[in-house]
Amino acid sequence: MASLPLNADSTFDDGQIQDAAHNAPAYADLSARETEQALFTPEFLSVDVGHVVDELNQKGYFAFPSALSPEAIETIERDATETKHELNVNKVSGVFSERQYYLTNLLAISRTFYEFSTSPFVFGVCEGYLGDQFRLKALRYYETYGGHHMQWHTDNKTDREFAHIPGIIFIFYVSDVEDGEFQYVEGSHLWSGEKAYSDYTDEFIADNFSSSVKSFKMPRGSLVIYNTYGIHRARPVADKNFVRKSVFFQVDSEINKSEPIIVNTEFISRLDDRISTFLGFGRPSNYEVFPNTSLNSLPLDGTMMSVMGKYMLYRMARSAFASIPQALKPTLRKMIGR
Ligand SMILES: O=C(O)CCC(=O)C(=O)O
Ligand SMILES: [Fe+2]
Repeated sequence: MASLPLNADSTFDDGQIQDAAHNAPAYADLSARETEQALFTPEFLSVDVGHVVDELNQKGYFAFPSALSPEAIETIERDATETKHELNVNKVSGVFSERQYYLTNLLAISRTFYEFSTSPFVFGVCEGYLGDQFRLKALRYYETYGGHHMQWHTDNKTDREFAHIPGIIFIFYVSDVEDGEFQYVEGSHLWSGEKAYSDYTDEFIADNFSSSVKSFKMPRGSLVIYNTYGIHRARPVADKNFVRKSVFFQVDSEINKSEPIIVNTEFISRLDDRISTFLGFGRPSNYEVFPNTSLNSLPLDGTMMSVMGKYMLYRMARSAFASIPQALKPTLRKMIGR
């Protein structure tokens, strides 16, 4: 079996990667091969990119259990969740959209994710499947909680509607996924384009394609890649305590449209044409960021009540302290140990 396409064109340039951010593993002094060894499991390192492209062509998907190394997954999870319950912090943070949490700007905070998404493996698959021009259209770390319902759909669309734009999506699991897993209608990428819509009812799939539905229950670190024309969903889970953690990114052959991509420049140790096109340097990025949220889509659950409760207590204590006569403040400070 051929190994990953490491060549002179490799994304990683030995010795050029500068010292990492505080939250990154030491990619700084790693060679291209060592970087891949840090990102992937030994089993995944022998995957042939040509085989992945064949699977995408034939079945519409490629799946590999435990593809990313436990260390890479742990770092990405830490990077993505550091500010999850912080409000008004001057750092990159995410949003709650009812029964989901999203952190879109993963490339602004996770060097490990940057290394993965620009890796020779990812670029090799994109090139093999989409040709020599492709662009990152959207990305996100997301958590899905029980009670969320995602209908069957395709992802060949703009931010608003169905569109004929060839593309592929990479999803990797950041938690073990025994329930609420990704599901894909095998072969549907070959015919869904004849329809001019993206959404399909549960009944339509159950009545016509139940034997073609593939379900991907896999451990943390597992990877699925699929053709955006294929019909898919995350299987709904009713249990309110359920949590599934994943990372998603979409790569299209349309290079003049995308959500805005916000990257930490520290991660870009080498900027060739391929990376520049992939990240959309100087190109329009007019798609609306998904999902569209506001304070009203933030659920007031136990965790958020505790965050808000602590905030209210702090503000009330502060204003009570401010109204105390100046002469009493030192004694009071001593009493509360501040
Ligand atoms: O999380 C999943 O399993 C599917 C996600 C998906 O289809 C999407 O975000 O478009
Ligand atoms: Fe989708």
